[in-house]
Amino acid sequence: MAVAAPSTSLVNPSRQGDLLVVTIDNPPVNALGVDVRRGLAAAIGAAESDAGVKAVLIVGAGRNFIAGADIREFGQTPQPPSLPEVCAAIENCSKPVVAAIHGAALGGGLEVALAAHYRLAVPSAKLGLPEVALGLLPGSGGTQRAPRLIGAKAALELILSGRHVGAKEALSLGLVDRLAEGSDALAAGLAYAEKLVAAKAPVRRTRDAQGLADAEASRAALEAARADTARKSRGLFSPMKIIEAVEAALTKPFDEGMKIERQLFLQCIDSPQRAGLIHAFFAEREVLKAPETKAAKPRPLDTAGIVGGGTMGAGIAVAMLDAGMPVTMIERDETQLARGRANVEKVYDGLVKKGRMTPEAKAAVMARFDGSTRYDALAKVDIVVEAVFEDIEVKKAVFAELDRVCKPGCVLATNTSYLDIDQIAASISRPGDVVGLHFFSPANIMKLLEIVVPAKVSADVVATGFELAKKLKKVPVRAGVCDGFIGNRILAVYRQAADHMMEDGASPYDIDAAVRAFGYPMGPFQVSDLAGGDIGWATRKRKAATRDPKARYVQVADRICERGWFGQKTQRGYYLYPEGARTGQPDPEVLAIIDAERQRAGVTPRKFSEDEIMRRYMAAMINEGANVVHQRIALRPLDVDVTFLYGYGFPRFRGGPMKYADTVGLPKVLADIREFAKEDPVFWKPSPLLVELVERGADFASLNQSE
Ligand code: 3H9
Repeated sequence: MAVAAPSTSLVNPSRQGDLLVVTIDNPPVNALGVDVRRGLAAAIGAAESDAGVKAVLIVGAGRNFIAGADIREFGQTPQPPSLPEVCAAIENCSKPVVAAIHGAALGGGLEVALAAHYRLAVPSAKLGLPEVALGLLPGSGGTQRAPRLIGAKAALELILSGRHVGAKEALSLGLVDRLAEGSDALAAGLAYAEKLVAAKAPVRRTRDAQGLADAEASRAALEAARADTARKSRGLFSPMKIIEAVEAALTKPFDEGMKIERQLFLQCIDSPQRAGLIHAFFAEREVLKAPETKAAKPRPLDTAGIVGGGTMGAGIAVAMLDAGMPVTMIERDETQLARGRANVEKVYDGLVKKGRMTPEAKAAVMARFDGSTRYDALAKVDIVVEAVFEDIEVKKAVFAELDRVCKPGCVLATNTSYLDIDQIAASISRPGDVVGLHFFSPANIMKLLEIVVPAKVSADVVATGFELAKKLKKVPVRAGVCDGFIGNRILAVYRQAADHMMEDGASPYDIDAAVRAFGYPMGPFQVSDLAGGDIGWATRKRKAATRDPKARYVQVADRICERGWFGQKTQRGYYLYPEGARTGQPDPEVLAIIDAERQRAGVTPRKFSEDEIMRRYMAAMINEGANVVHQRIALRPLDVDVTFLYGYGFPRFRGGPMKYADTVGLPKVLADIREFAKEDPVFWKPSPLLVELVERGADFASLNQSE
């Protein structure tokens, strides 16, 4: 095997007979960084100038073909050659170029394959143009070549959804020409390329493909996608740019379309949404790198126990059953156990009713579910999650039983939302096995899992928490012990900021509308109505005795709860929900209650603009986020970001509250807080970390390096 062309170590061309095999070897995912682009361009140049080369085969080393452009390069000064130039060189090559795809061929990776003349995929292949998820559009010909190859309708669907398609579907769409058996893309690609050479197959350029020949159908697909996108894209920038780029494929010659695609791509690159979405992409990978996951291996995690069959316990049981684990549920008596089992079954019955699960599949899942009223049934399980009533004495009693029956090495987890896990751990003989696993409701749906790390826990127990998250397809965030951990602690503060604004003159409907306009699916008062006002009411009563008498306390929520208005489940809360409606209507009686409370508190109401509402709401969130990082409850600002993206509906295109703070500028956030403090210095206390960063001229991003 002779090396026949200049080689960078990331792109290795080698001669195999009359083929030039170009292997991209840029771990972990063969991203198209500048050296890969240079290597690819050089390899095509070498193939052109070597008369002995009859065809070129492009393959990826490792687990993927190419996962796309190197996302880390976005926002930096572009280095030549650009990816569109590399793709043009591939397409213009005078000798047939074949792409043999295994694993991911995504974004720029698929665009390289589309620029090749022939494409083959093995069954592991995943093809897609997921740029939309990063606030971008395919910027190396994807919006021009994909519609020509597979038609406007299929291309629009692929690009706007960003979804990955498997090899079989790629074949039926026409994205690839051939489906090979097995996993060896190189062998399959060699055989295919040799066959093409033997048959003297011509170069076949995607730019000349006829997928848009039916102009009327293409136009109809474009208009349908435009209408659908305008309705659905909720503040996102790149989807409408995708429509514009594909429109150019329909209406302009190829080269002109490429220019338009480039302009639109650069607009997306410059948008703050791109920065926010790419921050989210890396942040959700960084959270996996907690110190304990680097220091220790997880313990075995095959079987699980759940204590408590209420909403949370049953939801956690479903999450575990869905991951294929056998689950044993403990309840205090047969009646409660039957209720717990019914709570689990209800979820699957819902799926069966909607046709998303067969009764046989449900039976197979439920066969892994077992229940008992005796703790001894947990003697052999690898992990137990306690999800009983939020009372420290009740929890300690459960942990005493677990201490008695569980095998050595069993991970003992509590799903408490705010209780002191150190205290629970200290109450048993094996504190090193105790960890917090804070699921969010509904636990089988919500992606966030706070892994709460008490002082005495062993590193391998924490690592097991992360492993469980992976098994359950959840996003884990490491949190320290405090009231509310990361998420609920910060929520409590910005929720108060919202209450203050309500008493000062903004209606709950104004506040919800401003929060929705910012990009949240719901405002805080809608969330309260959905969750049930009684839960917060009970917490407020519990904390009443320890509340700082100097702190402002808005009583509107208490007045509403005193009337038995707990939100959707009672058909009224902050909103009215006539006949079980899901969307609430403003309630004049609630406005009257707020007015009365303003009078009682001696507040003269004033107007709040949408901008001021969001400045206060976000300043409260960011300031407490900074406190949480300062006190090491969250390891880095990005852990706060991921918590809010996955547990609290924070708009992903803004990257999370801390990323948003950097976007606004920390000096501005601090100035806002200092201004608000003039009215209420007890509530608005600048976080020491925020002050320090502003003094140093630094931002939250500077604290995001992995530990
Ligand atoms: C694009 O292509 C634009 C073009 O249209 C136009 C250009 C002009 N770059 O996810 P994993 C890292 S936009 C840099 O854990 P998996 C990732 O951060 C791009 N780095 O593995 C992680 O690093 P670390 C369109 C990347 O097996 C490591 O690789 N493409 C990139 O679970 C492993 O990643 C996409 O949007 C990248 N493109 O999943 C695809 N991709 O170990 C994005 C990954 O330090 N990628 N990394 O934490 C993915 O969807 C998944 O990574 C993939 C593998 C499915 C490929």
